[in-house]
Amino acid sequence: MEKTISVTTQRIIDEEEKYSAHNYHPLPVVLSKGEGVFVWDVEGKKYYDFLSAYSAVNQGHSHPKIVAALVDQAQTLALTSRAFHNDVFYKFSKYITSYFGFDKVLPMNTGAEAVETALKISRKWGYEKKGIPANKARIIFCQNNFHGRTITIISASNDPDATKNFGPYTPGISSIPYNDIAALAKELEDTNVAAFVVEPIQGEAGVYVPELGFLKKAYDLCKSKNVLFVADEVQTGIARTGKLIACDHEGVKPDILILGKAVSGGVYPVSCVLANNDIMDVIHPGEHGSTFGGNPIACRVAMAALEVVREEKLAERSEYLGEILRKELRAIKSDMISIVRGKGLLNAIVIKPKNGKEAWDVCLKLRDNGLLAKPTHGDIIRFAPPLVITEEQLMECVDIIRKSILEME
Ligand code: IF1
Repeated sequence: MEKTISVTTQRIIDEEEKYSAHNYHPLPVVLSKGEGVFVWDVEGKKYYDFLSAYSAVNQGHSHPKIVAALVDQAQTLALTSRAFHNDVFYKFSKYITSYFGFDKVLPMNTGAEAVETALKISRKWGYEKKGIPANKARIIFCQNNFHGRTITIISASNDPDATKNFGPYTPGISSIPYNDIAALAKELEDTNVAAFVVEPIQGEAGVYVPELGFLKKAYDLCKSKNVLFVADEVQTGIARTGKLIACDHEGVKPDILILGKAVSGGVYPVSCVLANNDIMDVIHPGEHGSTFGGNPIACRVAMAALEVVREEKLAERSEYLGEILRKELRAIKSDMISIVRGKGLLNAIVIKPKNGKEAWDVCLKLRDNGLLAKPTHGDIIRFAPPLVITEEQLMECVDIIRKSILEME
């Protein structure tokens, strides 16, 4: 029997409902503290966080090193805008370009802004370097993608929730089935294609891992047709899938790399686009930017967050612990778990409804048992804990998941 929620929790939920737009349907829990792999609700109950704010807190909640960088810079110089130089932005630019191996970075704030930035750079490169006729550039996406919530980005979506009544849509956009090289090859016969934009693993769709070799074949196809290979690693980047970026699993170096979320450790909105000079140099002063893009706090936070990834070997941990998690989840004897899939610590289980119970009910039971996760697309539950989780803690979470599933039977 699902535990009832307290008066305090309900009151907070009611006020949120009354005073804020209904653009989410959160799990009924009200959090007030986060530290490492744990979050606490307003009643003081402790939970394992198995969503990591959609892979933004890979370094764990409020990592002390990252928070210290935030506080120090906030007390020194928070925002100059890019109208003036400052003594932090150049350090960040040098650090992050060397860290990921690109000539230049263009900093933004949210993942969607970084995706939009990549689309603008791709189109401009298409006209000025590839010679695509004016306003004829096309960009290819994958079906069931998720790249953000702007009008142009949802113009590439086939999810009715993301697109219904938000038209008219941005032209010059089409999509192919994910993992379908033949479909991509057909699209790339059109010489007006400037770029192919892809999530190396489709997170929102339900953690779809393409067959090994898809990324490399897609990349080679793009290179053979002078098309930019653009990797959206907002969710799969920063060690989440067991490598620094998911493209590393296939040795693919994208022409444009899009980062967000955990590039700041979840402490501050930071995103960016990385590319080499032959691509990034199509952007000239006054052609793109953002008030907060690359601000001193964002730069300090991002450098600290990326240092933590190295110092705490988060990619290696993610790879090793992800194997254990999938093996343990597959060993749970329940026909409610139909599929377990993922890479590193980006995983999902597909729930087969039973006795009228479905993924949402499983998540409520997990909550009652001290673990927070949330369904996506109805029957899929994503399991993505902070990468700082220990093996012992992971096994405790597996016990909670097993107990919760078996209690549903
Ligand atoms: C929501 C989803 C995840 C992303 C990829 C760009 C962005 C995202 C691969 C945009 C953002 C977030 C958005 C958030 C929930 C979450 C999400 F469920 F929406 F799809 F993670 F899967 N590329 N994903 O995953 O970055 O602008 O949000 O910083 O909108 O509900 P953003």
